[in-house]
Amino acid sequence: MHQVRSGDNVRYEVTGDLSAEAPPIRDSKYLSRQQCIEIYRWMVLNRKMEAALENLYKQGKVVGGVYFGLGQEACSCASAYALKGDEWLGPMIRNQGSLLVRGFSARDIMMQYMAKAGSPTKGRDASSHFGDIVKRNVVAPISTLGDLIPVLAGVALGARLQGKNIAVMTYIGDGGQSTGVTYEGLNFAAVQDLGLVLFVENNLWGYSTPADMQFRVEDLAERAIAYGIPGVIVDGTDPCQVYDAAHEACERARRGQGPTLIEAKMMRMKGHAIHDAADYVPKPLFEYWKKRDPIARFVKYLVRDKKWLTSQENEELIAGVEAELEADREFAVASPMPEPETAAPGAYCDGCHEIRPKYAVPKVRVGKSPTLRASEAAVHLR
Ligand SMILES: Cc1ncc(C[n+]2csc(CCOP(=O)(O)OP(=O)(O)O)c2C)c(N)n1
Ligand SMILES: [Mg+2]
Repeated sequence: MHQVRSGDNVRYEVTGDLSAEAPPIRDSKYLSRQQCIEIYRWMVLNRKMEAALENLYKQGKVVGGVYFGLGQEACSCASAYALKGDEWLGPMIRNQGSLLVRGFSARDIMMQYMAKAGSPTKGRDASSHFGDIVKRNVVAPISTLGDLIPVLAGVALGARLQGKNIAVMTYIGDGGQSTGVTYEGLNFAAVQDLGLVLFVENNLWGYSTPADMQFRVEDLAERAIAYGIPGVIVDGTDPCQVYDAAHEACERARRGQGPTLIEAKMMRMKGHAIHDAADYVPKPLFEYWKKRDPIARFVKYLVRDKKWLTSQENEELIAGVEAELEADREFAVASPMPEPETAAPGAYCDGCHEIRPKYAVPKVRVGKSPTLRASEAAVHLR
């Protein structure tokens, strides 16, 4: 990919052979037929839930933006699937599939985006900054790119201090991996032999910056050499490859042998978030990656190549996902918004601290008295 300037206009052009067909899905060394079908179901739910979120956004029901992982479902779902229940996950915004695998429901995620009272953050956050450190062992995404890496390394260190070697998994993008904290966190995990499994999701774009303008190396897995840890490249649209690499990295982590960097190559098939139409992406690139659609490829593998699912069983599976999603969507839409009075408690603690208003309660409520005089307004501002 390279940048072309003509006058004041800047656009990207892609060169190379884009005609190649998608390679076949690689058989997993570890997954059973049943497990493959289970991962496929998570991927379908992941995709359909995001389509539902897009509609909710267009209906004006979402507060804030929506981030999609279209084209990345295999990476999210098959990676999280490799973790055991007592291990830890630190997802990023596109890893909604990982959240589903880890036990959050589509209802939780839709309620969160609609900032409903019953959502994981009770309406206090309008996108995906939520986790569950009590039951599901999920650290909430941190928007400051790279910061999850030392946090997850710290979780592994905590477990080590309790006498256990566990696998902890997190993700960083092709853009985010350039941050200093990525180096610091992964280097710390490497020298301490902490069981960090770092997925570098190379989806070719960091917002509107193409990967070719973000780093000089051919493969981001090469970076592993400098950390002194194994680096693995997988096709991020092939769930069997993603799972096998994740599983082997988790096993290494459990043996106390330290971190693994896994580069998953794929393409972000939408804009950065719902507001971004991704006009800067050359169209042939979308066409190339559409042939590598993770769900289309996996269903072909399961139904046609392996004959592990009949077409009818596949239709039933999809209908089951749609029914579950529709029930969750209806529940989420019908559930109430939070009461304003509930805003302060529970943000930092559950009632052990009282947060007092510093400048007192406003005397005038927006909408109730439009006749606030300038002198009164000045008092409030002070
Ligand atoms: C340290 C830091 N710098 C910049 C940003 C703003 N920002 C948010 S997402 C993003 C692009 C990230 O691209 P990438 O890491 O490739 O992840 P992707 O969106 O492709 O999943 C940027 C620049 C940020 N959140 N944190
Ligand atoms: Mg990216």
